[in-house]
Amino acid sequence: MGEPVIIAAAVVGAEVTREQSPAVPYTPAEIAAAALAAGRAGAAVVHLHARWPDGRPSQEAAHFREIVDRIRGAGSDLVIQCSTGGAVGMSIEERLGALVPGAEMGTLNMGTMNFGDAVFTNSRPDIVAVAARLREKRLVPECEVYDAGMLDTLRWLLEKGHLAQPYHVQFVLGVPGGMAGTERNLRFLVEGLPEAVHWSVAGVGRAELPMAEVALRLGGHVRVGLEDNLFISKGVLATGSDQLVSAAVALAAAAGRAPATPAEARRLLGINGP
Ligand code: KMH
Ligand code: ZN
Repeated sequence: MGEPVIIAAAVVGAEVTREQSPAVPYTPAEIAAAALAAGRAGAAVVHLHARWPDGRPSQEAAHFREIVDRIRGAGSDLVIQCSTGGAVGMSIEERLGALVPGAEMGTLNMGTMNFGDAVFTNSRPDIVAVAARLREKRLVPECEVYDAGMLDTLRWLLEKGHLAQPYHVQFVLGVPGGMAGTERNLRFLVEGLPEAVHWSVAGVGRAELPMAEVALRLGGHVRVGLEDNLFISKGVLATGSDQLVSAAVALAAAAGRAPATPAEARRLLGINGP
């Protein structure tokens, strides 16, 4: 068996809607239930966003607190990662509302980019501010890399002391405006990492499971879930993020890798909690 694979479940995100799939969770109770189901299916980490009851993206601390409390209240030891990316158009301060007690990781988005027809703004001062807040709260950063130049920003953050181990890198591939989800792109990005660090890939849309398969082969980790992809196969909606996690577990078995438990994920990622 190779190194255990950390499977992260991104159960809701900010963009997908219930009109697109009835499986998209909105309320804190629904989001926590989706996270718990993903954990039972083999996820070790949950990547959290929140929504208002009508489905609009929310970075309200109260929403995140309720989700975290429900996950822990159910006795789950899933690694909890809160999104500081939020949704396009939100201010950095609003986005930081997600970093509630109980979070163990927070995302650190590595640059400004087109995000579909919108612009996802992460200026260098923004990135430094988010990195500082993560450090203050003793959260392990997950650097979200959508394009090759963002690795240079990552290197710059390390050189200037804004970022240090432990941190994790998530290659988010397939966003319209970022790099496509292809094996060639992923290999190029992994080769460009400034130092030895755990990395994972989140393939967007139809790239999700194919990118997971490549990452498993290359020794990386995997993110799946409805935030990134609504379909379990061509034209067939997934019943939930847990079904996508089960598909990733099957790919891992075929690659000779076992899903990491949350405790193993904490050891690999340098997290002391929960
Ligand atoms: N919703 C995207 C604009 C993150 O979670 O940190 C940003 C995002 C990244 O989802
Ligand atoms: Zn996200």
